[in-house]
Amino acid sequence: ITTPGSPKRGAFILLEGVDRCGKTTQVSLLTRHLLNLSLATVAYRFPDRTTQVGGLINGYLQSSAEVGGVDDRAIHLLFSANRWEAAPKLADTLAQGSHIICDRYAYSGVAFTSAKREEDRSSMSGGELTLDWCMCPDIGLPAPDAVIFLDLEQEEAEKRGGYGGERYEKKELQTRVRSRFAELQSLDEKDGRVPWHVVDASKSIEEVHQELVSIVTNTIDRVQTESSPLQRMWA
Ligand code: DGP
Ligand code: NA
Ligand code: NA
Repeated sequence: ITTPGSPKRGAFILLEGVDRCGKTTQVSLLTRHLLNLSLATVAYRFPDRTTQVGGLINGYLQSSAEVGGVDDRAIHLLFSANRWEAAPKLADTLAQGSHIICDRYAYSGVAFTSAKREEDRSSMSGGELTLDWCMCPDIGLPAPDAVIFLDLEQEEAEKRGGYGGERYEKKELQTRVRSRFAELQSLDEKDGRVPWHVVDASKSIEEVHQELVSIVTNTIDRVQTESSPLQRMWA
């Protein structure tokens, strides 16, 4: 029961996509847009490289696959831990009525790890990094109210000044990542709780921004008029 004066919870909006799709730019534009409307909004980003766990992840991403030595499962669990350590803060932020615009989350976690096997042969571990296995550690995290997938073909992504030097910024891997995201989208669509909005990220920054504004406005409206409780990931 909501007492008359109690604030409605904020909406949790997640932006996902392959590297170079423009997520980071769109997260800051959206955050600024909502703040300009005097709506309390916090931007989050995963991996959060500023924590101790995030420091380990950063070291991993910046080292080459040949140096390797880190088991694929161990690093997967670090990425998940990096989300879990933020989970109480995410839930609090929303409960206090602030909206969250988030740059990557558990979907990146599953898409990247499950896509990497052919790329990263430094791993000692055997067996498959199945979608199921990859999803397990993130089950129960606060779930987003909407996933905005900035869709960009690998050829387009590459045209954007090429990839940087980080471990995953290679075209074969990125192509596989994009198809893993599509699998996760269809799982969510079957489940029916977390709506996906696929946006063509090859359009101009301003065009993409306008589309996102409309998605975010509708999502905030839906969450607040329905007073929908925060859901849990894949639970
Ligand atoms: P970013 O800082 O958004 O560029 O992300 C760094 C890289 O890490 C990028 O290639 C995507 C990848 N990534 C993000 N989250 C995860 C995750 O949870 N697991 C794995 N394996 N990779 C991730
Ligand atoms: Na990157
Ligand atoms: Na980014």
